[in-house]
Order: sequence, then C-alpha cells, then structure tokens
Amino acid sequence: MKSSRRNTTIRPVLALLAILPLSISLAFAQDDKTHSAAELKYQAGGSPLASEPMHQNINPKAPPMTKAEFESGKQIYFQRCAGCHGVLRKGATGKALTPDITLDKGTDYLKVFINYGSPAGMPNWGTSGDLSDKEVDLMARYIQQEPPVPPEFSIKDMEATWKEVIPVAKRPTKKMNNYNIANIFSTTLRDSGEVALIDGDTKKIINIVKTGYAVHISRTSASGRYLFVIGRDARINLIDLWMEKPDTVAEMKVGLEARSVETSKFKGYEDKYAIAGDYWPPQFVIMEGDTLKPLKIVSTRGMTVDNEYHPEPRVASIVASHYRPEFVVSAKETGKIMLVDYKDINNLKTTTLDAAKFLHDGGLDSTGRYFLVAANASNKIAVVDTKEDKMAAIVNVGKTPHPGRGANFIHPKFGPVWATSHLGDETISMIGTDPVKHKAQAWKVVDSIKGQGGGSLFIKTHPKSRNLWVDTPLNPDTKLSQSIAVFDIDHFEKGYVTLPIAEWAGLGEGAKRIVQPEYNKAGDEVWFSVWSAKDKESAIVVVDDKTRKLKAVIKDPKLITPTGKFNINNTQHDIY
Ligand code: DHE
Repeated sequence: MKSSRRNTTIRPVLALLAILPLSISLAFAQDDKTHSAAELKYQAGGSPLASEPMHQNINPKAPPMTKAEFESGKQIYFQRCAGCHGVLRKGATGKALTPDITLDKGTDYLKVFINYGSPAGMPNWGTSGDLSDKEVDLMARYIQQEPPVPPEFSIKDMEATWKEVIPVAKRPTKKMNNYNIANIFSTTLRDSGEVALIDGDTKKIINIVKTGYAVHISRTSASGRYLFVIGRDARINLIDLWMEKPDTVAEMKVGLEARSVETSKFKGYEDKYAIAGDYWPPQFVIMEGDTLKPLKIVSTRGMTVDNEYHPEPRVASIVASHYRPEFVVSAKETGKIMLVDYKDINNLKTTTLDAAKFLHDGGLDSTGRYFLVAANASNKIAVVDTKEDKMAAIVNVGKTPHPGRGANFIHPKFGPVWATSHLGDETISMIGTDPVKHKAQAWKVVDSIKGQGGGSLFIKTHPKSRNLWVDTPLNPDTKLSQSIAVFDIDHFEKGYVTLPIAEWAGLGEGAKRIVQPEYNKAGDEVWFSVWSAKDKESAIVVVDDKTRKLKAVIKDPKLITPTGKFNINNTQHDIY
C-alpha cells in the first residue's frame, strides 16, 4: 500500500493545469473516468517484474539516460506504475505512456504530471514525498524511452522451476490427520509470502507454509484434498491436506507475475487439471492437478472487445465450470472471456465471448451455472452462461464494482440475487439470477442499497445466514476502514449496523484494515482479517453470525499481514 498523502495537493494541481495548454491536460485526463485515491492505491500495487533483466532500448529522440539511471527508472516503474499503466506502458487503468505520446510532451511537462498528479486520478508522486525531485526527473526521462520488455516464460522455463517435493507414489493414500480439513482456513500472509493453515474448529495454526512473493489467493481442488496457492511472482504451491501436517507436495513458477489459479471441477475430471493465469507473460497454463506438470500454455495476446490489438492482456479471474469440462478465463485488457475445454488438451477448443473492459474478479451464482465478473473500468458486471457457453447479459452497476466472488442470497422481494459492492462508491448492487422463476428480474439490478462508503473490496453471506457483510478497507476514513457493515437481508430498509472489528481485535497502532469476510463451513461464524503493515501486529477476528458478537480473536506473531482467507469447504463447493 502506498502513502495516504496522495492527492492532497489538488489545489496546486488545478492551478497548474489552468496554466498548461489544454491539449496537455486532456492528453493525460482519464477520458470521462476518474479514479479515487483508494482505487489508485489498490491498482498501483508493486510488480515483481522489477528485478527481471530487460534490455535497454536506445531511442535517439529520447533524453539520454545512463545504464544505471535506466535501471533505477525501471525499478520505480515496476514498483509504482506498471499496475495502472501496464508492463509495456500500453495503458490500463492509467493512460498509455508509449514514446509516441510521451516524446511529444517532453521532460518538463511530464515532470509536472508526475510531481503533482492529475484530477483524473494520477497520484501526486512528487508532492506526496513518494518520489524525490531527482526521481521525478528520472521518471520523466524514463517514460520517453522505449519500454523494456520482460522475458517470455515457456514450458521449459516452468519445468526448470518445477519441484515434486513429494511424488504422488509417496503421498498418503488416506487422510493421515485428525483435522476437520473441510473447515481449515488457508489464510494469505501477504507480506511474508506464506499461508497460515488455521483449524477452523480450534482456531489454532496448523502450519505456516512458505509460498510465493506477496501471495495472493488459494483455491481448493474438487475433492477437497488439495489446496493451490499462487503468489504474485507466479509461484504455485500445491498443498496436500491429507498429510499428517498438511504441507507443500509440489511447486512451480508458471510465469513471472500472476494472480489466479483454479482446478478442474466437472464430473469425471475432479482433481485432474489445474490452471493458472499470468499477468506476465500474458498467458495461462494448464497443468496436471496432482503434480503441477505443465501441459499447455495459451497466450492471451490479441484483439480487445473494441477490435484493437493489445500486447499484454493480463489473466484476471478464473473459475471451473460445473456444467462442462471447461475453465472460464477472464482476460483483463481485452475484456474477453475464454471458455477453455480441457477434454482434449492437445486439441484445445476455446469459445471466446466479448464482455467489457477491464475484467477483474467474480464468482458463480447460487446454482453454479452463471459466472458474474466485474468489468471494473466499465462499471459493469458481465454474466456468462456456462451451460450454453454464451453471454447471458452485461449489467450496469455502480462505480468500479469489486465483488471478490460476490454474495448469493434470496432477496425478500426479488428472489435469488448475486450482489457486489464497489470500490468507487458506497452502493451495493443486487442482480437477479433466476431467469426461470423470476424472469422479469433476471440480469437486472433489482435493488441497490447504500453501505458505509466507497473503497469496498469484498462482500459475503452464506446460504445458512441472513446477514450480508460489506467491508471498506480502502476507505480513507479509518472509522470505516477499521469496521464492517452488516445488513439484515430481510430488512434492507433498516440500513446497516457497524461493528468495530479493529477495536475488538485489541491491537496497538497500525492501519488495521478490516478485509474479506469469510464464513466457516457451518455458516455460523464469519472471519475477518485485521490487516496492518508487516512491522505491526495483525489479527483475525471471528464473529458469531447469529448474535453478531465477538467470538474469538486469533493473534500470533506469525500472522503477518493476513488478507484473504479461504475456507476449504466453501471454496471447494463455490459457496458464497
Ligand atoms: Fe487481488 C482476487 C488481482 C490487489 C486480495 N485479485 C483477485 C483476482 C484478481 C486480483 C485477478 C481474482 C482471482 C480469481 O478469482 O481467480 N488484486 C489483483 C490486482 O491486480 C491488484 C489490484 C493489485 C496487485 O498489485 O495485485 C490486487 N488483492 C489486492 C490487494 O491489495 C488485496 C486486497 C490484498 C492482498 O492480499 O494482496 C487483494 N484479491 C485479494 C483476495 C482475492 C483477490 C483476498 C480473492 C477473493 C475471494 O474471495 O476469492
């Protein structure tokens, strides 16, 4: 997370923009889209690509840079800028910064934008103190050079990193422990590059497993035996939950930067395949489900929904279809969704659907048939019918939807709905998901309610609960980022109740952001991460779902920066 001091200098920015030629202000404005500081902070996460060797392409028209300057420019770019502007600087949330655009602007103008930011959302890197004057000058010259290209990553490269820590033949043939593995929570320890496997019954840590850099998500295999964890450095750990002490049995790097992993769930293919989606290179890879042996790589480079070529469409969310032997793969920058049929890996068939830009996170409806995914830059939710392999709808919602996997429940008036909260506003949009018995409501926003603020990342309920939990970890107001809003699904008209989760954790100083509600298997407890920086104490707070009272606080010096939590049973069966 970056400094919260950004965008505090809006007045000087506006004053400066007033004296700049209009063409320049427009060139860097985000079309009609602006982004809040919270959104920007979230998107501009560091990329592990900074340390990859890349060639310095000399552009004779660009201001000169020494090799050392170019190298530090590259480091800063990948740590601060690549998340929004893209690895190749072709633009995503942020504008394209390719030399054909930047050379025309020149160093002085570019320095102003880097220093002061823009009202459209570009952070004020200079005046916030994040970058020194020297670094601002360096970056203004760096972005006029040809973007250096990180290396590709082939099957051979994957195999070179592949470790079968415990070969299949040497693994247990039955469960060797007494844990209720269906109720284990795989907990992301973001900044220590580990997951904590926490026993949901006793609330004790079973094992801390070393994983990839800035570890991101966990997914459970169809049988519930295997757990897949992916780091931002594209390292996958395959964890066997049958071992006496569940631990890694295989690991591999699937690329240089990644966010998503999933496993085959169609009948007859349980635990057979795994798939991981890369940010760089822009590709996905299908692997053997119990060994991670790489089988097939597919590039996502190609045309966007607007029929323009994009050289780096990052792979965002992936889900496994329950209706066909297929993976549903969302490509962020192209706005396309690929339905990848894994029946015959050597003669791979893919159906490609046009959705909208930029695809990010999503989940299935309660029947498991429809996949709803956020096209966050378009303020839309795209709905895929995984039975018919076609788009069911594209629905307009609030600003920058961010559902996680979303929340499914029966709305008292409108029947089955799937809900998302938003990064860019305080609303919660509910979309009807039953085209048979509630046809009039299907794929429409049937209800929209107000939560406690923008900066929400995750929303959650459970089939056994009538509570809807909405977090706001990226809201700049600490009162909101440190608490959770809970609604009674049967009485949305009563508004929400706020629970002071961070206060309940009883920690000292720290950001203490409350993030990602996750239910236990029984659906009677909700777990929240209290997320502080890595040199501060964090915790997990467990709330009784019925009484909404504090049930337990899990603290341990090893619980460093907990964020996502993945209950084995609920992740296995797509219950959310
Ligand atoms: Fe995530 C899911 C990408 C920052 C916590 N995140 C996802 C998914 C994608 C994604 C594509 C969907 C995966 C899937 O379902 O297959 N996340 C990104 C980014 O690109 C981004 C914006 C910036 C970055 O540099 O990575 C980003 N994400 C974050 C965070 O800062 C969060 C809050 C804390 C952390 O641990 O890094 C975070 N992302 C999560 C979590 C999920 C997730 C907990 C899974 C939610 C779920 O319930 O399934």
